[in-house]
Amino acid sequence: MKNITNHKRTFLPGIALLAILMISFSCSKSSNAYMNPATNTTGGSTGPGANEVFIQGMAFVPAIISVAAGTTITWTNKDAIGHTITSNDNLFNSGTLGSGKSFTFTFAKAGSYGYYCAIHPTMTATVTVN
Ligand SMILES: [Cu+2]
Repeated sequence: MKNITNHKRTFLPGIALLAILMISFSCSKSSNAYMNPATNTTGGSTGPGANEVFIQGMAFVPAIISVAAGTTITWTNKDAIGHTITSNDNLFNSGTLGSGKSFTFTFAKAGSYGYYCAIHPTMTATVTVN
């Protein structure tokens, strides 16, 4: 009999502690969801420089770049996934460019050079050489 009453006394605070743990767990979950949009807006602090194209957020940035003949363009993959820089007319092709990797190509002649990502063909852009 003594054992049963002792067990009840320790069991109730045990439930209260479990309830507190569950509440604090659900609170931390919701605060994380609240913080996600804030961390997204701070991503990508510096943009591409002159003669430079970023592959960022499943897009070429800038999508249209104008340079003088003889200019070397540098593409840098800022995404976490691989992309390609593939010329529409097979003038250049980076192959799969991993995250953080760069590719360069020198445009000798004036013209409009369309290119795309072979992995994600909806990603298209143009280099205009004057
Ligand atoms: Cu891609």
